[in-house]
Amino acid sequence: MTETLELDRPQAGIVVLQLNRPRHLNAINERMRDELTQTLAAVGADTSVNVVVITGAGRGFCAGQDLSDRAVAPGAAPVDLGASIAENYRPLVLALRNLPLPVVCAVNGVAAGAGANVALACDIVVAAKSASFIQAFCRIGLVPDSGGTFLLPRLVGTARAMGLAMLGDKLTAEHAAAWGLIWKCVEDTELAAATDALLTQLAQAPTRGLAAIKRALHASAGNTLEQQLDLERDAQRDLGYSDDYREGVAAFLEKRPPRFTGR
Ligand code: T3D
Repeated sequence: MTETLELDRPQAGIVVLQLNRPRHLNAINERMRDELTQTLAAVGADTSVNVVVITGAGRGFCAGQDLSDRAVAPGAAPVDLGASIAENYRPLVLALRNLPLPVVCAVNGVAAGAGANVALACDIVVAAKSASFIQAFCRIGLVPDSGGTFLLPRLVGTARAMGLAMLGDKLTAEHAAAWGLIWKCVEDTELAAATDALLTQLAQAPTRGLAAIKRALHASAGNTLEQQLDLERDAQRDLGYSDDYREGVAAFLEKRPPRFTGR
């Protein structure tokens, strides 16, 4: 447990990261950004971790940048938001995308501003029915950051991305799932069980293969079909030599569940 995060390892291979500033809807202050980035780096270096889940404490998931850190006294110099993005949000989003294992986001309540886009930067997003996504940036004269302008059009198309970004309306979790913004929406009372089921499945899966899937799908956004076919060839070659592939085939032929080791 740190000042802004609660860290748990409920089962082998699973790390739960709970954003823990519930009185502020888990808005991200400097401390939380540092702690999140450091924790994700530690998780990435720990070969015993197979899957990470990020969720929020209390009634919100994350309300984005803590705006009380942005109140500027009359006449005082404004904060350089470009520096904040470069030093904080950019590394955070890249850390999530580059982790060589699946990152699940369990969205328990409102996800606004950078909070929404940090959620969308995770690999599998499951949200409670009462949760919502708000591209709140336009309400305060900003542009969607933390990858929002990259992720939104790719996930939901330009028309919907433009509406979400320019209007800043609340998108319910049900709508987000129907639009393909997230993996799925579940009843509030089922979020914990749905998340646990995902974590158990992912923790037992061949982590090296999942990491390759993550890299390949993300790379496809900037690749031609030819480049992507080459990438698939190289990934398959590499994975074909793995213990997990050998075990997967043996388990299939022996009609038993596989025991993957991530090697
Ligand atoms: O600055 C940079 O480094 C650049 C990067 C920017 C990235 C960004 O994320 S910019 C966008 C920042 N976020 C927002 O603009 C969202 C602000 N929050 C809201 O619009 C609303 O709080 C919500 C729609 C998320 C939820 O509304 P509601 O009615 O359910 O809750 P509430 O009453 O507004 O909030 C509850 C408490 O949380 C309240 O505190 P209080 O009055 O009870 O003491 C509220 O002030 C606090 N809170 C909510 N969001 C933030 C926050 N405090 C600080 N910063 C916040 N972002």
